[in-house]
Amino acid sequence: MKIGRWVGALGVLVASLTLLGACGSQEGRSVSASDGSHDHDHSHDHGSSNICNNDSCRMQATSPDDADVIVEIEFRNGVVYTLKNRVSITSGDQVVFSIISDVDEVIHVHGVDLIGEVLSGDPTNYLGIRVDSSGIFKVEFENSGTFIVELLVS
Ligand SMILES: [Cu+2]
Repeated sequence: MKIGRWVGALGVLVASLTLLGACGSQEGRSVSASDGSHDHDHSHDHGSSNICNNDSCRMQATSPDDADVIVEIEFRNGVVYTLKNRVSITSGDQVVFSIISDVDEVIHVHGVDLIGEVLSGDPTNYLGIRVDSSGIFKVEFENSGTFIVELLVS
């Protein structure tokens, strides 16, 4: 597996960053219109993944062929492996997270408050986002509160 080459070198560094803070409730969690109807569509049992229950806050499966920037992420035994802790992108870039995980998770981009479902059964999960505002956006695995990477958008 190609990711294996750099996995070892970055493991300790990345692991040390996981203490930087878990996903909090500091961000406004918009309540979707469907919540008002109390129709109990809470079919998932994914813990905090219920911050988002409509398509407007959900990342879409996106082909890496369409990406301006690909962020490769591997999540094994609770440890995140990435090439960089911070990825610089330009506003409007199509970013695709390429994620391999040994556990079902939810990736959460803070600031823009987008989430994407990561399935352990898939060889690779490709989830796309486009950020139109500048700033630094922290990306975490939501269920475990594990820091993944920061997006520096200029
Ligand atoms: Cu989060």
